[in-house]
Amino acid sequence: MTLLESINGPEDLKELSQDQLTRLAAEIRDVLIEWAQGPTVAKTSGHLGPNLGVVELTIAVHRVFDSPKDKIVFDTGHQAYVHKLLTGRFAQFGTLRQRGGLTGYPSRAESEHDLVENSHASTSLSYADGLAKAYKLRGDPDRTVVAIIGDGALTGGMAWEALNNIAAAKDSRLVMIVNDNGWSYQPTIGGLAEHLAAIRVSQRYENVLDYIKTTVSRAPLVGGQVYGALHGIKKGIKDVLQPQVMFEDLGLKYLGPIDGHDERLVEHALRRARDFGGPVLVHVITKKGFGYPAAEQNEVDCLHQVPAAGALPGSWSRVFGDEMVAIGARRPDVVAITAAMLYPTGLAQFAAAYPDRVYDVGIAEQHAVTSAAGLAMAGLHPVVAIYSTFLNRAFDQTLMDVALHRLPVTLVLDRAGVTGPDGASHHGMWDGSIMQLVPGMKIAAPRDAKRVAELLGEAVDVSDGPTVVRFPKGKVGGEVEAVAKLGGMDVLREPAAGLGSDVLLLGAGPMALTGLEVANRLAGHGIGVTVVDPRWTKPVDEALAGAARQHRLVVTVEDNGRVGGFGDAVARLLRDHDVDVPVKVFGLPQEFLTHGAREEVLEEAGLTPQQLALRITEAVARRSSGETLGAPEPVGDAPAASPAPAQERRMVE
Ligand SMILES: Cc1ncc(C[n+]2csc(CCOP(=O)(O)OP(=O)(O)O)c2C)c(N)n1
Repeated sequence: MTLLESINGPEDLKELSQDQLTRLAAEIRDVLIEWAQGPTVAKTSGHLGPNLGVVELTIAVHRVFDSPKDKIVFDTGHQAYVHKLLTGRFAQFGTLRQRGGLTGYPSRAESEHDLVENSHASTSLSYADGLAKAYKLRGDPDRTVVAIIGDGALTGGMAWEALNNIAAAKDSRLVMIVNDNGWSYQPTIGGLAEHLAAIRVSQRYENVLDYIKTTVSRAPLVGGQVYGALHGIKKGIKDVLQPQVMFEDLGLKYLGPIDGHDERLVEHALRRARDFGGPVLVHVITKKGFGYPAAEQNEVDCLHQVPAAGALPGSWSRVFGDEMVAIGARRPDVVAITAAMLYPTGLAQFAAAYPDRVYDVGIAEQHAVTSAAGLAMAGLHPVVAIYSTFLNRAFDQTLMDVALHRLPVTLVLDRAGVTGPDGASHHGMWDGSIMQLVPGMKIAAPRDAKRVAELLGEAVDVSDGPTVVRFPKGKVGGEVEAVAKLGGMDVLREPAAGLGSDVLLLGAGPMALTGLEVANRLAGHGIGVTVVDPRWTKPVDEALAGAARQHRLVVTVEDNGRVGGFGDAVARLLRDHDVDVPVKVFGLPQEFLTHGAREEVLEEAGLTPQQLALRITEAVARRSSGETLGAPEPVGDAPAASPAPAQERRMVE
């Protein structure tokens, strides 16, 4: 039996000797590496580098603090695998990120040791601030709140708003651990990153370096590289700064920097921080991917994610990235912005071709959008490339800073719709609705690679207001040409010969291709379908009103929440034109959808061609038999026949 197998919870860690802790750390790394090399990871993906970097840190946290009485908040939560292994989930680790298995982030349903599920970065200090204040007010002074935040997450504005408040809450029992590995996805950028780098060359850091030099560098294979990497940062900076100046100027107690791979040192610092009784910031230096040469030496992102999160050939991200390079050549005014995700969003080639025209702003989506507004005001056309789910952060910036000023900013939303194994916080199922609210916004949804080029080109040609181009995660499907035009929309299929114009099916983005499969199935049942790709889902093309009148039923299909999206916009347009043809809106149920492969989640939402064909056939049959089509059937919600498992239901309540 391994040591790790004998750990059922944090209590089991507390009696271990230093030697045993070293062995435990090695076992945890073995488990992580084995998982990363195993067969499931190709399907589920997952976070390797960040977890390898926090092994000793997580052990120390669980030895010093008393979870669940003390509250541990992982910022972002992608680095919580070690925490899962130490809190009774070792046996299930093989199910990580699979449907019905462990989630890739903390999960309240999984463990009493998990508190925050939201994997959007830079929130931990605010949660911690609130928790600590509440425990004080409720007369519960024995609890300590611990926030673990990376230097990447520390580039987000919310973290600084929280620090400002925490500094003033002098008696909050709050320990903030900055896990500083110098990396976000890519090397962390900005003034803060430079300051942290400067801290690494300070006198106290010399001690850490000495320690690493004499101990870590003796470790086989990796040690010398760790020392080299850290020392390399040192060499470039001439001035030796006081390490704690920035944080102490804010009024925060500062401890560090500490070698985060020396469990004993981390533990010592955390005990001091805990016993202080007020807010303390503990600065821990770690190496992303520590202990696994393939990760440590990975120049792109230290294997932040496995398999690599970069824009793979044939993916939507890659198609977008290639097109950006082409647009960059013909349009010198086009610039690109990424929020710490240059590679995953496909902007790497653009950055290589036009290094002066790309801005990595850190994990700062709000700033990214308003900064884009500034760029647009000064005559450029910015393309902000972010994951759909993270645009939620920047709604007000899009509405007031960009749209109100009618600024030509293009938001390119990757991972729009169901994303898959990252679960509820990552599904990009909100943008199609919240962007519908923005006056003057135009939303494009390409169905295939050729349409990415077309629509992105049209979007950057819009000079009097904002545009969105949204596409999903994964591989682009085959190309489908239009058979006719309807206003600005593409007709992909007319009803088969001999069939009537029964259904007008509008499929947004790749759902237009799903619509073609649905139409084939319905033709087999004698139902004639016109399939239309709207191309732009906002504004809805007025030509739809006339086309709807020619059919008995209008159906919309979108990879977005059902509420307030494209389908609702179509229904409103038809009402406004006094068209009384019924509209069926198919989309994702307006719930927090759990994790699983994209196909599995779409199936549970009732959005496969087979499921759609069945439900449309039923609707047409009811119409033919004289029933109203608006009967309260749970259209678009999870089909009654396959309710979500009880645990998932609980998660969304
Ligand atoms: C608001 C938001 N934007 C982007 C991301 C995507 N993201 C996940 S982890 C990560 C990098 C985090 O870096 P850091 O906090 O330093 O942790 P590390 O992985 O280096 O341990 C990013 C950009 C996110 N989770 N949330």
